[in-house]
Amino acid sequence: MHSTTDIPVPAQKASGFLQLIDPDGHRVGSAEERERVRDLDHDALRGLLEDMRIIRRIDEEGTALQRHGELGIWPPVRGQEAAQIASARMLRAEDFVFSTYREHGVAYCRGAEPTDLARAWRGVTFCGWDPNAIRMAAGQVIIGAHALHATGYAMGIAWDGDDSAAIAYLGDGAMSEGDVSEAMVFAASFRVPVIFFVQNNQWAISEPVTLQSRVPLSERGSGFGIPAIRVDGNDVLAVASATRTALERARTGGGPTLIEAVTYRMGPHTTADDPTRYRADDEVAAWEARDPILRLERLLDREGALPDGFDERVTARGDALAGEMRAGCTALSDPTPESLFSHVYAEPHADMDAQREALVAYLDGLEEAPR
Ligand SMILES: Cc1ncc(C[n+]2csc(CCOP(=O)(O)OP(=O)(O)O)c2C)c(N)n1
Ligand SMILES: [Mg+2]
Repeated sequence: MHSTTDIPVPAQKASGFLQLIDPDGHRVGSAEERERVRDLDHDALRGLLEDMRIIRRIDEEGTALQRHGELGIWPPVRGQEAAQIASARMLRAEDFVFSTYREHGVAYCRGAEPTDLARAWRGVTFCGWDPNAIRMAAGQVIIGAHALHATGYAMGIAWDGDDSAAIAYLGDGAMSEGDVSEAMVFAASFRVPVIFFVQNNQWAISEPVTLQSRVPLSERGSGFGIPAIRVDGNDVLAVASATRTALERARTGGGPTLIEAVTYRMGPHTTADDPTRYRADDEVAAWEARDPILRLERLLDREGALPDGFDERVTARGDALAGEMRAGCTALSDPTPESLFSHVYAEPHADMDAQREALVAYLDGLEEAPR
């Protein structure tokens, strides 16, 4: 019998993806590929850069708040800003997002306020925002489950004859889940307007993607009959282009698309994780050189499109929003214990009422009630 170390694990191809900005900030790619995103001019690129820098600052604040005991846990997004911002900015307000726990950048683009991003991690609510208002469901912690929700929602869109789309943000690890496989079968069979946007950040906690897939994840699409695009996830233009292609297909009855955005989780899995126990410093350093924010800054700088004062203005705005998040978070009040029973069913329920009353009676009997 082999031990796992005897089995060679092939490295996934690093290249073989759509790239329009290389890590040094040079424009690359064919004329045809560049044409798709020609309207994303310097102004638009500065907007994407500002979004990415804001979300990096908010992400740092999330970690700081957890370290200060104000949040129970925080899943950092550092390194994945281009994948999230450039895809989310291509969506229309009426599209619907189904995400994991790490999509702070997507939630920000949908209109979540800084404090909204902290609420659930403080444990005071199940979802930090109103899902119907910003058209983004609560972050899903059950890996891959929301691929089914997105597909079901997109089946509804198809039946309504609407031209909106659903997008499921998944991780590389989620691609090993049965739920995702089942979702892809339904999505392909019914040609529904859903995008499976996989952020391949190379790790599922301590499990490398090379152990979960012998081929690039995008290659799985063809087995389901789903067209796939493998894209440099640290390149805003490439991500925008791929997302546009997928949205166009969705809106015109062409069915689902799988996007594999190749990126990297630069921080720990969550604030409860120590990645130095399972990954090498030189791997992290290699990805730091491909940082999505530096890459776009290099491009704009090279093209003379980073005006004086931009850096200071964005830093100040990021600090202000982080301050808003900190103040908003620490001012949140704790829910009462009995409110737990209010959210189990949409309608009142006799069993829940009975359980609520029992808890209230128990708490009232305590010398020091925690309410
Ligand atoms: C069904 C299920 N199995 C296991 C877990 C525990 N778990 C939480 S995060 C995670 C890794 C997910 O990795 P990936 O899909 O690559 O997303 P990432 O965290 O890298 O963004 C696992 C296994 C879970 N939450 N749900
Ligand atoms: Mg991952």
